[in-house]
Amino acid sequence: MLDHRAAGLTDEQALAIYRWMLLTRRLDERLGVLQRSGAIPLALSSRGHEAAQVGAALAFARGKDWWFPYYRDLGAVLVAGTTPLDVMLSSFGRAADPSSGGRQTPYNWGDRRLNIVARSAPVGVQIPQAVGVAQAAVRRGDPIVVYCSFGEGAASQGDFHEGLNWAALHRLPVIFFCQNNGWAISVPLSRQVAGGSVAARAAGYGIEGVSLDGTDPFAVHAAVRRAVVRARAGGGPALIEARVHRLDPHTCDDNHAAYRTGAELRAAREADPLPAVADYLRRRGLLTDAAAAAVERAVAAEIDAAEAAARAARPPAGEEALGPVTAPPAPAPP
Ligand SMILES: Cc1ncc(C[n+]2csc(CCOP(=O)(O)OP(=O)(O)O)c2C)c(N)n1
Repeated sequence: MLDHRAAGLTDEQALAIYRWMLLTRRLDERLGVLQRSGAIPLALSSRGHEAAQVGAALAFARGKDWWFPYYRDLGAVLVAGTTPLDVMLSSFGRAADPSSGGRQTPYNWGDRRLNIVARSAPVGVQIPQAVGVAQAAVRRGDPIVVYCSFGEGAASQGDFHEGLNWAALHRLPVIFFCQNNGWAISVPLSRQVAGGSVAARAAGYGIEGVSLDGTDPFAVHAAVRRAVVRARAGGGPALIEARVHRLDPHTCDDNHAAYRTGAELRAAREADPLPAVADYLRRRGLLTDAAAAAVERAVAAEIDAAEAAARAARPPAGEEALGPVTAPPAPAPP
């Protein structure tokens, strides 16, 4: 793991990364339990991706920059300002869900207040949309940077190539952040990513492409921050590929034991970034047993409160439930 100071992070910032990762992990796990108990319809785990998501997202300016996350991006949307309560409201389909008033499928994050743009179901559609927002911002002279994430499977879509080409041509401030976990549901990288590397494609567009260990939040943060600073200064986009492990099946409706070997799953679990970051901080004397227990308690209390509030919140009523997901209804013709 890259030394956090070499990554330009203070001790406090390194600890904050650990707290965000832990919140992501425990919230994810709670959503899994809620789904299994029948309380919510869907659980889509980010376990294994937390270091990449948190490290990358912390390089952006919350409330100012724009976000086009993908469904497996719980850690990034939390850092962007989505609260555990917001996540629970969406998962329970409540009227107060900021992404859609309980109408959108959970995990299609969106929040107008935070510039998080909800995506729709086809993978990769958010890529040209992110590029369009970046181009609009450049025309307005608004110095934002756009976070655009996706898996390596989505990088096989035409939207990926069109988006990168346009962003590169116009030097737009977009960070294309590929979370490569080696699987698109049950299809391995070797059967759908020609050339075997997403980052290598950047050369074809004349932009920077970086492939790195996505279980190291400090290395991810340093690389993404460098790209964000450059993009904000007019230096154009970058493609950053974080190699991660998907610790769980694609969603709660999938059984990955049907297509992953025991050896691969064991290797993935051994590369779990959460205990690795905790060990790193302990070895440097930054995390004591008491501090780790206190963080666990605080995270559990926040998730408990979010779950209780979402359970008590009301679902959208009648007509409200049938409203549109992404835009207010068009005015009736005169
Ligand atoms: C255009 C399109 N094709 C197929 C699907 C079905 N689908 C949903 S998620 C997914 C896997 C995508 O894998 P990847 O982009 O690598 O992300 P990961 O889920 O592994 O994080 C697929 C094939 C879809 N939503 N859209």
